[in-house]
Amino acid sequence: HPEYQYLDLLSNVLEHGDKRIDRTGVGTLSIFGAMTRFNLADGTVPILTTKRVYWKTAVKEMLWFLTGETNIQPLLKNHVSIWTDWPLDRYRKQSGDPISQGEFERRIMEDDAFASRWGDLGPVYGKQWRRWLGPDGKEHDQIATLINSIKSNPTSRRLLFHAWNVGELDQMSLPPCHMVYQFFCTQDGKISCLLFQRSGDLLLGCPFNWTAGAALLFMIAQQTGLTPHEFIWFGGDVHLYLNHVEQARIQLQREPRQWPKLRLLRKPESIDGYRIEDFEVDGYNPHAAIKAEVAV
Ligand code: UFP
Repeated sequence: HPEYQYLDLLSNVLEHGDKRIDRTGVGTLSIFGAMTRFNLADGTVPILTTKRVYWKTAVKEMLWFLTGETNIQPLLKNHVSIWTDWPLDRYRKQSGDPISQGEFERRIMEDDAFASRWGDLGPVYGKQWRRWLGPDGKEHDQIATLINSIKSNPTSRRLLFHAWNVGELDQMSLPPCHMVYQFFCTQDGKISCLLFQRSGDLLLGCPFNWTAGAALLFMIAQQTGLTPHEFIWFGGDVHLYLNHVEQARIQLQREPRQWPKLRLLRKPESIDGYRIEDFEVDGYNPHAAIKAEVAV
């Protein structure tokens, strides 16, 4: 079962990870350099079954990236809170107001001026993917360029987009983790995606990044008339937070179940036309969710 690639990685990190204090102060067990390779034939998607993965949240986040948006307001309006911690932390520190997360999120959603002042994450993924600012002031839409290049020159070795914009890193709430996505097309019409991720929270981040990456490949394949083939992932610093060790042990005792299938119910005019309702996941019957704290 392909999910053993994840479980083996998890047990490898547990057993051999280098124990250190990381940026967040939580501490991790870290290994350096890991790879997983998932076959997406017949719509199979790498959504883990040894715990419930909230795949809709991952797809909604991916759709938000694709809009080029960097403010959390539209995410919150779609009931996605995964990016709230960073703006909330900044607001509490700068204003001295010990606001609750719920109240902060409510204000971001209801008050546009407050949202534009406090809800922006800086030039994170969406900005770099859709509006990378060149030295001449021209904006580069890497996603549109990628799709055109796949159609016009499918054997190109330059089919990629990148989020690590060195000159803007210091303005980002979090520098990109899933940094560069490269694509490869075969002569018989199949397309694969390879993702390099410099830093991966193995318990909470990676399962999400795989789900979102696969969803992205399905969209790009549909837009270019190709069939999704493999999703290949490279991790740099792959780590387990020390407060996730118990959760990892629980998960390692579970048997993977059959992976679900993803279907796009509609073909939008362009990559910009997808909505969460277009994604259908069939046959997802995971083990129970496992709760864990995100390190900020
Ligand atoms: N992280 C992920 N995937 C993501 C994302 C963050 O695993 O998509 F945005 C984790 C990795 C790391 C932390 O634990 O968030 C980022 O911290 P740092 O920038 O210090 O690597």
